[in-house]
Amino acid sequence: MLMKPLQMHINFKTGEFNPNDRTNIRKLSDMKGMFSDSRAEQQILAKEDPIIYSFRERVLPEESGHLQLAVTSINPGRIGQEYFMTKGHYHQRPDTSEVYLGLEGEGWLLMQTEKGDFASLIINPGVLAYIPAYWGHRMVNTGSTPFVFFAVYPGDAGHNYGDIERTGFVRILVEQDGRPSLLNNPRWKK
Ligand code: PAN
Ligand code: ZN
Repeated sequence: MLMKPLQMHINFKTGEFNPNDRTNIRKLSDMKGMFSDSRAEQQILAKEDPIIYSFRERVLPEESGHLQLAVTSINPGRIGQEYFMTKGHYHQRPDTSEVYLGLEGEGWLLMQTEKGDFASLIINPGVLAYIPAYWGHRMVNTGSTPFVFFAVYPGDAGHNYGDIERTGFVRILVEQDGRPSLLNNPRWKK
C-alpha cells in the first residue's frame, strides 16, 4: 500500500501527540490479577479505580513493510509494593522486534522469552532499548512522576496478551527499602 509521508508532534512530558488517532486508557480494573498482591488490589478497587497507564497510537496499516507508532505514559504508583506497569505482551507475530525510547521519567523494561530467559534494562530519557524478536516486554514506572516512552514496531506485529495474563512475568519489580528490586514471581510457569 502506497502511503503519503506524514509527520507528527510529540509532547515528551505528557506523551500527547498530534494528530492522534486513538487513546487507550488502562485502569486497575482492566488489569485484574496482573499485580501480585491481590489483597492490595481489592482494597484499592473498593475505593477507586486508578488509571495505571495510557497510550496513544497513530492508526497505520497493519501490514508488513509498514510501522506502528505509539507513545505510552505510565502513572507513578504501586499496588502493594509492586510498581505501576503495562500489561506486557508478546507479539502475535513473534518474529517481530520493537524499539522503545525513554522520553520522560524513569522506569525499567522487563523482557522474557517463552522458555523463561529474562532480561531487564533501566530506561531514562534518551535511552533507547532494542527488544529483539521473541521477547515479551513490559515497562514499569519506578519513579515518582509519569514515565513516558515512544515505541515503534512492525505494522503486522499484533499483540498477544493471553500468555502474559496467564503466567505473569518471570520476575516482578517491587519497592524494597525505597529501591526497585526484582523478585521471582511464584505464579510464573512456562
Ligand atoms: C507498546 C505497548 C504500550 C502499552 O506500544 O503496546 O506501551 O503496553 P501494553 O500493550 O502491554 O498494554 C508496544 O509494545 N507495542 O507493541
Ligand atoms: Zn510490543
